[in-house]
Amino acid sequence: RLNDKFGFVPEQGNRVWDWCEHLATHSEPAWKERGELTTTYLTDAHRAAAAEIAATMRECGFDTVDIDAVGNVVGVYPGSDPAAPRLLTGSHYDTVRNAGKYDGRIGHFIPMACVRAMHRAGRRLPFGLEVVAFAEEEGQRYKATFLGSGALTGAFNPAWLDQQDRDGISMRDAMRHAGLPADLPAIAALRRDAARYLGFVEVHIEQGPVLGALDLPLGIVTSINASVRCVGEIIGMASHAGTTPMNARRDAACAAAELALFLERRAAADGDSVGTVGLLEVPGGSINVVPGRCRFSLDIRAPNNAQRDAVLADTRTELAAICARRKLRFTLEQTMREQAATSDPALQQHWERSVAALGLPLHHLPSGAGHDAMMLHTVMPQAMLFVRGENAGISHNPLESSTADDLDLACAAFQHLLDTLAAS
Ligand code: HGY
Ligand code: MN
Ligand code: MN
Ligand code: MN
Repeated sequence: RLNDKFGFVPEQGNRVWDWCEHLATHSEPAWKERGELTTTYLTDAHRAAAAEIAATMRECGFDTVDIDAVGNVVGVYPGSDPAAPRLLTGSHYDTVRNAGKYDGRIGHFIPMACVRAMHRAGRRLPFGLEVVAFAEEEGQRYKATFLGSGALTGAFNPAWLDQQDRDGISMRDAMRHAGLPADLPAIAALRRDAARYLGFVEVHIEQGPVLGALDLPLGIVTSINASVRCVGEIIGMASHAGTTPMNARRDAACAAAELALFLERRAAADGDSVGTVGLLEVPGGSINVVPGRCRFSLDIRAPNNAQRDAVLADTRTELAAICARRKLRFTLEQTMREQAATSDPALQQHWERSVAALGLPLHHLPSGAGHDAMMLHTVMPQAMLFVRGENAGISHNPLESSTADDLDLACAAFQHLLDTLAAS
């Protein structure tokens, strides 16, 4: 098999695919009850997942395994030269609600499988390998996207500690409940000195249809799209659905609906921008009440920062025009903004060599999805490898799927990258 050639031999029944299955079904109570995978930050499922990943890291032979002050699971496999800079790798283990089993998780399981193979062979790289399962990337429970990787790059926002979730639980209390210190000095101490690292590599499912359509198991990521997220509220006047004439209404939901359709048209007009109103809710709404308030979210992405900003600016202008026309008010708060992240050419070339060595054609593609690599990009060189998704690459959905063989190929590619870095 191809993998034998690269010193990576998958362990039948204990492959990366098996680990993804086990993590979802073993540490997620909701999975047993409803077949739903929801591992949001510091919930019991999330803490069970962290313990499961830490236990698996120990079984793989990492010399140190820790759960850090924000819940990242960090495994270190030192090299033969303790002074040599380390290679940093990993991805997130939190998920969106009712998620798939592979988003994020293959990004720490694949390097872990390579460490297991090297440890069994008694092999050490010249440099250390630091594998991080990041605790929070999706920003589901709190508006704290990329919290796990951000803690390593000095991007942790102290205001996040006071944020409350839908049940009024602050992040600080959630941390304490999870046995974390919940204090800023401990979090600040997680910041990595980029000079001590060769860079960051991340393997992730594509979460799109491109590789599947080309029948390619692996793809080289050229850059990660720029993105911005906002949450807002439109305020009108609740009134009787039966007696309020249509020309006398201040209907907040109709205004939000107009905004959503505008964003759909405006993003589509660029061809390669995307715009999504993922949250749209009438708080305390009733069937027989004209909505007086409507909360909404905006998720806007584009290949470059200027294009992202243009879509946001036009959408904000349209929101103001809709509300002026309808005599409504609105609030709009930006909750996340990430610059486009171009892959480091040298690290990207290592991925290209790995994929070519497996006898596979090279296909380069941008990432429409955001990744932890965007945070590491702010302090060190980074490059990503995509793995094909089944079902046209659907993701953030239980239909998300990758095959065991594709994940094994990604392990072989990762091992090859380690070997070529070691030889360089
Ligand atoms: O939304 C994203 O791009 C990623 O899944 N956090
Ligand atoms: Mn177990
Ligand atoms: Mn995701
Ligand atoms: Mn992800």
